Amino acid sequence: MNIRRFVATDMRAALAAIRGELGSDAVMLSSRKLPEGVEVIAAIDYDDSLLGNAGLADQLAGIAADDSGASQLDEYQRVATPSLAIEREITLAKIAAPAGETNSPESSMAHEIKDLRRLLETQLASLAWNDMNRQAPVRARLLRELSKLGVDSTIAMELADEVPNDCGSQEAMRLIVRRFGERLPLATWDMATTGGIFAIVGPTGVGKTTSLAKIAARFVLKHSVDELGLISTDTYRIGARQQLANFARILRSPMHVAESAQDLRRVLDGFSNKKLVLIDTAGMSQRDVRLANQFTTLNVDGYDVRTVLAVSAGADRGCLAEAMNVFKAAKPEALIVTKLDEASTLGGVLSLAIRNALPVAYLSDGQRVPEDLHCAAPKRFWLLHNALKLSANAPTAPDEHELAERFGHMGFAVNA
Ligand SMILES: Nc1nc2c(ncn2[C@@H]2O[C@H](COP(=O)(O)OP(=O)(O)OP(=O)(O)O)[C@@H](O)[C@H]2O)c(=O)[nH]1
Ligand SMILES: [Mg+2]
Repeated sequence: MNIRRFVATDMRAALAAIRGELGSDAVMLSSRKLPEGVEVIAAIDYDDSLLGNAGLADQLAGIAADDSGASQLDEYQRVATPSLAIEREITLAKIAAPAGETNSPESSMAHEIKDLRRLLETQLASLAWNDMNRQAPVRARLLRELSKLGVDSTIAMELADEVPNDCGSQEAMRLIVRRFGERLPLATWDMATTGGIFAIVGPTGVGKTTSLAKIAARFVLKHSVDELGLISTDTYRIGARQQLANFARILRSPMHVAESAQDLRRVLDGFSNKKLVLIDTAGMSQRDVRLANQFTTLNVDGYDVRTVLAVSAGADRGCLAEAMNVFKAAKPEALIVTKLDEASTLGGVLSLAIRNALPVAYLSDGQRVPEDLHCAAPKRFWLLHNALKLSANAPTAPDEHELAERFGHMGFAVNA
């Protein structure tokens, strides 16, 4: 662990110095006001496991070993947070304790230290956020508005960084919404026109089968149904296969079930005369280990099976990030954003598309087949308009504490 003391004129300058010297993984351990500004103790490679060995004590002893180190240690002890002082006591006590002696009071103290550290971090985040409110009120307001829209913190910060500090708040908001829209990737193709082999993957119940049925119906409106083939790889639930079979019957399209990559190859061989083949996959929890099997099934030599990921606009940011993390193994090349009619914010799902450079191909805003599916390409303005409308009507907005948690840790720079 490398502990450093930073003195700067204000918290912003201290954060910048910490980031510059220790990098963004640095942890702030304490801060206090000094006549000349603010003092922050920060550490890198902070490792809780140090409590279980002599690491910290060695470091402290090492510092104390030479003369300059001794004064550093004095200084450290003078300025260190109570948590670090306690941590040092524990570490030293542990070394002194005979082998095999239980350390339950220590571990409960370790928990307290962790809580204390969390508390300090929260307070520092609060300080930094208040600092931003004072020094860059327009930027703070933009971050507040972007949070209400549901925009991811990193993207919100990047967007806010693009706005000059002397920009008026209304103009800044216009600028930022326009930039957000420009950054949103939208697919310009429609599989119902181009054809191809597409598998729709995604978490349970997001509307994969319904979206597939909508795309199939759009295709049939433009082409002959003889050019359409439907496949289900959902071998886990009879009801799911039945759902697709019902759509296939209504459209009078052939539908097959494939259990493995070999099976899928056989079915695709049989569908070689089809312009569009749509593959419905099983709805599984993103934590289900069988998902990997399903992705393997879609890997068929000699066939370009393209995947699109369906996600619900109503899912919270954590769920969306987890879904992306799991389903990226299926190498999706676009998104279908479903349940727009049920979402309370749109910023989360739009941030997902931006962050992963994954173009949105379709938007689904209802259960009707095929009326409630739209190509996303001409809907950029519509999406932004709806995102703003939802945010304006949102019953709650992130409170100051939440905003400090989201942005206080990130530091900020005032633009010229
Ligand atoms: N409100 C709304 N409901 C939708 C939308 N898309 C699908 N649904 C409904 O969501 C429910 C689940 O849809 P499915 O298409 O079965 O979802 P799925 O992802 O295939 O589900 P699993 O295969 O079980 O994972 C159904 O009741 C659909 O009618 C939409 O855009 N808006
Ligand atoms: Mg389904």
